[in-house]
Amino acid sequence: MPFARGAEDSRGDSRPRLSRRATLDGVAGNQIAERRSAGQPRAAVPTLSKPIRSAMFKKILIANRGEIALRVICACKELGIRTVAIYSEADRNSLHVRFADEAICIGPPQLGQSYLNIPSVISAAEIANVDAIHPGYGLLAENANFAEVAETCNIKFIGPPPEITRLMGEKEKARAAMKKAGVPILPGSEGILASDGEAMEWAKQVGFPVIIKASAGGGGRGMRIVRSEEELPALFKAASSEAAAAFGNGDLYMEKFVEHPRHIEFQILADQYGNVVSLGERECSIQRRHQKLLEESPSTQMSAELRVQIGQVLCRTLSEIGYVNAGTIEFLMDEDRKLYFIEMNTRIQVEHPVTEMVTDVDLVKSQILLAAGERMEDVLHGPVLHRGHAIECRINAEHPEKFTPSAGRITTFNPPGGTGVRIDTAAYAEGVIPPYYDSLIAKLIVRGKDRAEAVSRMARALEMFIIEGIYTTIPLHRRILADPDFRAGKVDTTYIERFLAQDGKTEAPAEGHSGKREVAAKT
Ligand code: MV4
Repeated sequence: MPFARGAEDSRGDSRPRLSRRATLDGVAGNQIAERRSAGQPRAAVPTLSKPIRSAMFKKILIANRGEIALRVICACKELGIRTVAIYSEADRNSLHVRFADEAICIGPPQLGQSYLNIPSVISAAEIANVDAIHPGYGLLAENANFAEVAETCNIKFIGPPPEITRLMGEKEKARAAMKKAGVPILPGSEGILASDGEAMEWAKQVGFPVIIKASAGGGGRGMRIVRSEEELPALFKAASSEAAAAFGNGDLYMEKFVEHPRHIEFQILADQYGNVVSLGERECSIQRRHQKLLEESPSTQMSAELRVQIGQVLCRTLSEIGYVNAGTIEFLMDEDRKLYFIEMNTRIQVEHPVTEMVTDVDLVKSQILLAAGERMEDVLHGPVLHRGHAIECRINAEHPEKFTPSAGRITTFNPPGGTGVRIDTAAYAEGVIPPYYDSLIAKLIVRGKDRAEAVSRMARALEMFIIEGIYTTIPLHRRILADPDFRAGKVDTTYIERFLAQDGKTEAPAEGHSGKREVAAKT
């Protein structure tokens, strides 16, 4: 086990923990900033005294694994911050363990006993004596209780305050908050639907088709499209019991159903002093079973005027709400190119690199600086500019037809390089993909001067990306990149269904690197 290090060598700092906590040093030459305790009262805009410079973190624990854990380690290294990896027994030989300054094994492979076990993660943070925790995405990233426990232990959670995570986790409340602030939403119900009778009243007012959604929902669970009065009672009941079973909360709300919507989301950053900036949009319409496959920025459907208009209303709204750190606001775009808020995500997202590629802003570094109390003007140096076009392909370890996870040992790993190509991954040749976790193993991101250059660059990068030993979505992406509709920017959330229905009936591109060859390489 060449990369394994246990808890025994994790105490790089021999000073007693409590005394260190009590004397958290300021950055040399700056005033010592008092660390605010859990609850994080919003700092008053400092007008009377000089703004207090933040006490930059000395050590951060990364409560995640895989490519995002490595991504956070990269940001910390560039900021001169020590890193602590946590890992399960299945991840002993992972690159996040190798590249972190310290690593602590927190339990067996099962998520509930390792990365999702709050007491284990907090214990590791206490033992390693970290100043802050970066949760990455997924896992505990949007768990308000985890953020609260961390801050009770005087460890900064790198993300928004728990109350905001909780608000945005209740989709119906998030919708009401956005409506109140003037963000456009779809016509729909007000408050939680008390009964199928109340749902019927709203549906008649809004007009069919409508969609019933779970307030605690996400990922499409507890969602039902209702096209007529007759089918409403049964679908209401089904959505409610599905939501209750999945989330322990059967609360439902309703919206007008948008046919063939695009999924477009805005990236924002917010400091602790009410300053919020928009970094523009990502087009994420290419999804299969609510899992994004490919994202790009900018959206071909977004005008500069609409980008500015939505950006402004979001910045004002999130400042009012008291949002802090990075966040993503999801919209549906209808066939008239109108945008409607649907949900807000209070974490860094998988697809954040496409925004980084077109704005040159390091979003993960920004998250860390903002969490440490830096002001926006010191995090971003000047206005956010958008240049060129970026595309990301998510490379998942999964079977090409069944879409089931494909675990095992990678035998060949040849990532492409060259101008405008970025790969975020924790995979390597001879590395093992364990069966317990998310199937995302690499993100291939390209930028180009315009969409056409980004598309041709992505096509050649996919051609040169060889992974053998496990099945991946690389062959699927090669075919999407060759699809005339994709090339023309004709994508919406129903694109992938149409694509898969006609896929295979046409010739696979790039002789020698077709799906078949890599399927054969599996054996
Ligand atoms: C919708 C919709 C149409 N109309 N809401 C799916 C997951 C959840 N985040 C929101 N979803 C949708 N909400 C209204 N009023 C269609 C979808 C939807 C979808 C949205 C984004 C990306 C892919 C999707 C696939 C199917 C349905």
